[in-house]
Amino acid sequence: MANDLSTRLPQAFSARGDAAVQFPHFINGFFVASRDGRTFENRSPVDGSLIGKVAEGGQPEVDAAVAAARAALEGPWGKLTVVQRVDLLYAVADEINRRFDDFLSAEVADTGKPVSLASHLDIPRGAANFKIFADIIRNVPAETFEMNTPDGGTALNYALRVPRGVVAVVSPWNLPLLLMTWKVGPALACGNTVIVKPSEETPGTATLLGEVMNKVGIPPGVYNVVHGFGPDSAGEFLTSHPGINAITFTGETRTGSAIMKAASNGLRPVSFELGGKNAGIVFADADFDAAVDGIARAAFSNCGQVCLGTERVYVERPIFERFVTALKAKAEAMKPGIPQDKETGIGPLISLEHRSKVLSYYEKARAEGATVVTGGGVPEMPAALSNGSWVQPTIWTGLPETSAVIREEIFGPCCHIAPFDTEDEAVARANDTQYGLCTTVWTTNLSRAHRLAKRIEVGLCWINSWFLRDLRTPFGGSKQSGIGREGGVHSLEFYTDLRNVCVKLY
Ligand code: NAD
Ligand code: 6OD
Repeated sequence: MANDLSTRLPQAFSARGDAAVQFPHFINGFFVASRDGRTFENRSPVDGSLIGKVAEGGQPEVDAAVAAARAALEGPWGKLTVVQRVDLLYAVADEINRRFDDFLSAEVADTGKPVSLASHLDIPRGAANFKIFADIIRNVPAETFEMNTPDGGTALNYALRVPRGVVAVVSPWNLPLLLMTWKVGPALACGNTVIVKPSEETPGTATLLGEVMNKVGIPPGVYNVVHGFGPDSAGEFLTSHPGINAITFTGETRTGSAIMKAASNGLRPVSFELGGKNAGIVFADADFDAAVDGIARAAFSNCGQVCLGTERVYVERPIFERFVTALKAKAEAMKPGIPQDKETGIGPLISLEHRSKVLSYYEKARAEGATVVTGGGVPEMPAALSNGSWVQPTIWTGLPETSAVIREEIFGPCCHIAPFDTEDEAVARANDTQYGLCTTVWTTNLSRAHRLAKRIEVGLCWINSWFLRDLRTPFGGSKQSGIGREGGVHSLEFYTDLRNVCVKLY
């Protein structure tokens, strides 16, 4: 598969003629290589081919980005009115849409996900994430209280929302543009400046967004990107930098712990969207076909690399066998293939390293005596794709609830299905986890649906649906799946400081 680099190179950077780095940092409005010239490779998950070299950021690049972001706060960005800021964010969204195909090819090259998925989910949400928060910040009312004063007069209190300052955005690789802009959109809407550390696996769309920022006139230093790794690299240098005022992170729970330690130095606020081991629950009274469709999407979409995915499915006993057979048929109908092929139902995992992790769980399941209903290994692919990170969608039954396969997040296209007999049992099993991100419940019994929504310990509960959400609603995880909520006005709680102003009137 050819990766068309010409559509991926940031124009401003390629104009500088530095062909050694295809994914430069974006600092203070410029595309730049690392000071020491260090790079790392970005390889296609589809066939292992080299997409390009990525600048590897260190302390000097993080220092430069923080200085630029801080200067921008004091400069033109900090002086804009809310309406001016909102207009710029609309322009960003429009420009992403105008360059839809460039973003699509960059995202698809980095992740290997089917074009059909990225064109319906990742890229549209990249633009929508700017529009929605532009709307919210324009419409959010200020809290006001008139009070009586001890001298018999009156005072007016009102709350001002002020930006936190420089916000670090550390993102994962599974939905790169979507998850990064989900943080950058509200951060900028609230008047902050940002430094993004995209995943080392997916540097493309964050870099391309730099071009968009320049094109629409976002002042230099407002949006910065520093590439690199986590520990002892750009990620750690950024999150421990004293010039960072707040940290928003999406990724693994273990990484969240490391970042929280870094944030404790200087008591910087954090917002975390972390891992999950989400349960799907299907009752015998559910719309059977809709439930099978919904669970298939929750288990296998994006090759199972969705934090909201379902790796534990509990099905009420009377429909258990029928459900397993129907889900098996769905899994086996998902044809692996190149992203551009309309027939492709499933792409590769993000990397060979991640595939090793997923396959280690496939091995564990077998060793623990699971029944492998379907999959369990690597699909046969044409020779040209044999270096890609392909894996079969997999379904197991028969494992005990204590199995690592049922307790740990795998982040692959797989699920274990177990029967249950009572509502209480389903709830207890769903809650028996250190995670609490989401659940998807399938039933036509309305009372039961509302009961479960109250009893299952998660941040998001889907009833007869999955991954369906109005962006004005709170999003986030309970237990070890996250800290805080973003979405709608809830994002403002994280990206602004509230300052009360009390004015003695008379
Ligand atoms: P990850 O935690 O390995 O990496 C995420 C980002 O953190 C990357 O940019 C990485 O370079 C950086 N990083 C790693 N160590 C760091 C450190 N010590 N200091 C600073 N930065 C560091 O996660 P991933 O493998 O990229 O993504 C998959 C994980 O993300 C899964 O666990 C998934 O559940 C989770 N996720 C959660 C949500 C959610 O909304 N809850 C959404 C998407 C992904
Ligand atoms: O839709 C979103 O806003 C969001 N944060 C989705 C997270 C998906 C996890 O992989």
